[in-house]
Amino acid sequence: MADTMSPTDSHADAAPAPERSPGGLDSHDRSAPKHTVDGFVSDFMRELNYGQGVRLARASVNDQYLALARTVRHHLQARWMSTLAKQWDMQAKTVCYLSAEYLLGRQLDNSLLAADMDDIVEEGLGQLGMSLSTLRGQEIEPGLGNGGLGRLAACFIDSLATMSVPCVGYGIRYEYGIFRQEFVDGWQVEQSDPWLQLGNPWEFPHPENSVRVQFGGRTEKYEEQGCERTRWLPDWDVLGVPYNYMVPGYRNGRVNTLRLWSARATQAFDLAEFNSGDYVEAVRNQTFAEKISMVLYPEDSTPQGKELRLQQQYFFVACSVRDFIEQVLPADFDLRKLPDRAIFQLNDTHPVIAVPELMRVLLDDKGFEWDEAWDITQKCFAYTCHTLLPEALEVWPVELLGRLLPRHLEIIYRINDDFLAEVRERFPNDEMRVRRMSIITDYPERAVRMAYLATVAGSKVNGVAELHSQLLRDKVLPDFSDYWPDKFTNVTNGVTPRRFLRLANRNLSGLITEAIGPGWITDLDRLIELEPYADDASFRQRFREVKAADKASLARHLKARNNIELNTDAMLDIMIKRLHEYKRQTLKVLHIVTLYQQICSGELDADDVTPRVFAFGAKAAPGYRMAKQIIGLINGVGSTVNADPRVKGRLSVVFPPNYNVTLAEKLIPAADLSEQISLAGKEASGTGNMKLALNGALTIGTDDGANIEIRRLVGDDNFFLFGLLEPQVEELLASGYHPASYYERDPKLRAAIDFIASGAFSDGDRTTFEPVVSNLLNEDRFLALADYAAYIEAQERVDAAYADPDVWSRKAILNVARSGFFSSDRAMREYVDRIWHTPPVLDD
Ligand code: NBG
Repeated sequence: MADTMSPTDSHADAAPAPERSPGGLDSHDRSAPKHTVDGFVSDFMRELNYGQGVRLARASVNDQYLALARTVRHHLQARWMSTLAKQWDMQAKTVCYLSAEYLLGRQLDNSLLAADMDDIVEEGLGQLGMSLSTLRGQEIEPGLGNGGLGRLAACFIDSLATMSVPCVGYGIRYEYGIFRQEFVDGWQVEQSDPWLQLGNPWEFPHPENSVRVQFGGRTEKYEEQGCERTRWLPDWDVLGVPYNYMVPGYRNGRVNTLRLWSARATQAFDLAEFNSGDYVEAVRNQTFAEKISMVLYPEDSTPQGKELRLQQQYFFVACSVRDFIEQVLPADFDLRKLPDRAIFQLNDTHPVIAVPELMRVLLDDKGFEWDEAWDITQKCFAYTCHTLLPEALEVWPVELLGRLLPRHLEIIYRINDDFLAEVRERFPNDEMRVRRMSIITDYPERAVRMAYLATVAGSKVNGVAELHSQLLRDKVLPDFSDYWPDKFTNVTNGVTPRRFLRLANRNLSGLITEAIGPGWITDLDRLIELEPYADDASFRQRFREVKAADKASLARHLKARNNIELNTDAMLDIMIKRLHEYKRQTLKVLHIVTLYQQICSGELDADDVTPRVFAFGAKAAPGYRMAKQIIGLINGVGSTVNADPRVKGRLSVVFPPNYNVTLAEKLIPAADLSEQISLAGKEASGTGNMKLALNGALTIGTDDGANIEIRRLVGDDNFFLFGLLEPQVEELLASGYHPASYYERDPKLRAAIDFIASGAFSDGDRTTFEPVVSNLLNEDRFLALADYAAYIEAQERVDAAYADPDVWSRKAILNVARSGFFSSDRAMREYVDRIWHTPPVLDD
């Protein structure tokens, strides 16, 4: 029998406490939440009894979590409505952040922080005999992204809300997020991620504002008042249902919106088919439509040339452009002024189809002439590129685009024709250049280069770290940066200090705030005030105590989560990021195997080795075979090393499965050493590197991505640099790279590789990791062997520094103090000032 609420629950009708101003709620509303413990308890009980429909005595943890989440969200809703009202009144220019991914992480803690409710909730739940930490654990994080790109989007919208800059984040509400990773015999197995199954208290669906999105069919010309116009005659459509999420600023009374689209069939099912008994046929439409927002493509840094992927991309940008024009702007808005009201930021190439979509809306729906429409469009877009790997730049076959979006293909052709005519005018008799710059390529098949389209249409193009932006100009888009030097700019990535320091590392936050006050939470440059404390022995001692406490807490977490034992007395050496060959997890493995092999062979005395725990977190794309092999290898090395009494207490490997934001928040605070060892020139920026430095881990890293800026800021002495520089990489590749020659010349390297090849980590089976070994010896695209010797030498420098806790913690404190630059608030300020021109909307 279902258990229903009982009027006898003591708190359900507790006396109302004095209330805080309900802010943006309509004035007659008397149910604004109360900001006191009693007020919280009565609100919570009301949610439990009347929202969930259960009595306290019978409430499951999920009931309690949902009631808590709804209680907390009430505290933000008034701010949300007043923010929207204010933005509406001001008709403020708004950032429309278009991103196929948002890796949000859990919402409860961030909402509690923004609403300043931690203490009240902790105490109130305590009175009811519940624990906040248990309820926290009930939240399933929305895994609507793969890695850095999606997490960056989440950091950016957090910062914009905190800075009171109007922003709507637009994306897809994937029914199933990034897969849940399990290990079976050390190999990755993917399970689906039904994150919505137990209910999602953080979203607000608005089916009444659904947008119809059309696909397929053909176009036709017609005459209107003597002008030739085009009409698109699509042959199928779906509905996009918006789900709104609050994006609270940090205690500034602002809440922006994240609007994620879910696909529904325009006609749910065919009643006649259903009545005739053909149930499968009856729901065919529905299934067909809903698959569009069914799953996130679990690819990171590589494009997925799949029709469904293009459907997803068009689906969400078409909904978003229409939503902004029809819902956010007033009905009589003059679209010639659109650039004063909106900037659509293209987060990588995934949303670039928004460019021809805005053109289509202006031309076909709103009756603009081409030149005027193009002028508006060009001012409304800006493009961020997040990669350098040429194979990762999206290209859509003309055949596919023409079939799915025939009108858009026509528009792209016209944009290209006009653009190439301009190029010819500026560079007469340079057909090679024209061909190089064409948005349409003919090789290996006729296709649209989305990065080129974004560059032609965008008012600005930016890379995500200095080196990346430079290589983007010089190597990826050199003709375009010649053509439009002012279009190109850099904005180095950043991370939100709220989630990744204040919330993830309460111990360190407390220590910092005690030393310099809480101003750093919204002005991270103030961390520099910690610098003098690096020379204060008692502060260093406390800093070490904080690290030890964070490690102990990680150890408890890993024990409960995966039954993993963590040696908290060892250096915690961490490599957490997607599994990709260019990131070179194999180089890390070679280091571990080298140490282990040297101990086994007697070359090294175990007692002389710095005790280390090597921790990994990484998902491999399901179709990326080599990446999955490498996961198998890490786990193989882990189970052998962890079981060997000769290295007990000295070397161990932990690889908790299913690395996600929630786990990152546990691992990062506890880390001593941050592994950022990509091949120079390949990692666009990295953001994990920033989070780790900010939490007092020292970096061992190559001269790549944002590592370069981290090293410049924290100082050479506080960063372990190694490896080839980007120009050296180019040189080596140009002169012919032979990995086997490194193997032959370097006995340590040879011994490590031979050890793997011998089957030492695969129960004696030499074939298991043969693909990794032969890839390293014969191909090694990312030059792991070329950097191996320098890496081992740098690790020895790490050991030497770690040997003296005072030396190490001084460096670690300086890393924290000098990492203020890596706040996403700073990154957002740069976008606002140089690209978006969207001032904050402040109170009068
Ligand atoms: C990733 C890069 C990272 C970078 C993030 C965020 C893609 C395509 N790119 O180096 O690999 O930190 O983007 O900019 O996911």
